[in-house]
Amino acid sequence: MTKFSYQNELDDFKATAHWLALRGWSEAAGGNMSIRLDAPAKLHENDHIKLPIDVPYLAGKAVLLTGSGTRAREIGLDPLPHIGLYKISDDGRYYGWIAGNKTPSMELPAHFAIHNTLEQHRPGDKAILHTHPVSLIALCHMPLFNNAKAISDKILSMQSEARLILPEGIGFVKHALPGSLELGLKSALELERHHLVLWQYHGILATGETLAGAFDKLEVFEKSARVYWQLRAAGLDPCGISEAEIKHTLKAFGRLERY
Ligand code: 2HA
Ligand code: ZN
Repeated sequence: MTKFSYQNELDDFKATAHWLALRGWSEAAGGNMSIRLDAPAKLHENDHIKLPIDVPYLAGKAVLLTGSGTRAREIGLDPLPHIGLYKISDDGRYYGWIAGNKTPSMELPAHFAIHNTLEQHRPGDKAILHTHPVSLIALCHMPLFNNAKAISDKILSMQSEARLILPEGIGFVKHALPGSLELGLKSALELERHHLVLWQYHGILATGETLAGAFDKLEVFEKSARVYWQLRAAGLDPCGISEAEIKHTLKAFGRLERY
């Protein structure tokens, strides 16, 4: 296996995978992660694989992506065998494997489509994290939570700082085939504005400057969802913090325009 050395990124994969496993969010080989890199290396002609969509904002860049079938609990011990390095061609139409794990996650189209959008709209967000938290998947089975606004308004009103961390709320994509380009493109659209997108009945995808940063946002949303479920389990249907209070908090911290 050709080796590569991106020590900071490998440490980020390792620590994040460790916590994904501990939380029980990435069961078996569930979930995947990637980090976008500026890559000077040329892509070898033979390595060109046609991408299902053009990714012009990724032209000449590289992506570290977890491999298919890799487990968070193993990545958390030793990330290197589980992560592949891929390069995007200078015209943004092809990619090729460079080093490390050779069989990418089935969500490669989603990761590439989303990195393309992030590079355009929020270039500081270099990391993408996808995982399957129980409390968030369970929300999708409540008929009232079939859209982004209903979920954002209710769940982010469970704790006074949640909306402050996620003023725009969260994005939502209706059930789509795992690994499909459709899922990737719809998510990319939602992530122009949001840092989190809930995949109905499947899980969540978070972006951040690092994987740890993406995990932070996810942790905030997941905690709010757990508050909601704990109250529901006690037989209560919480009305949450009022919209006026939420707006007051956002205004006090200069984030109201992002609401
Ligand atoms: O198995 O989570 O969405 C990895 C996944 C695909
Ligand atoms: Zn998944």
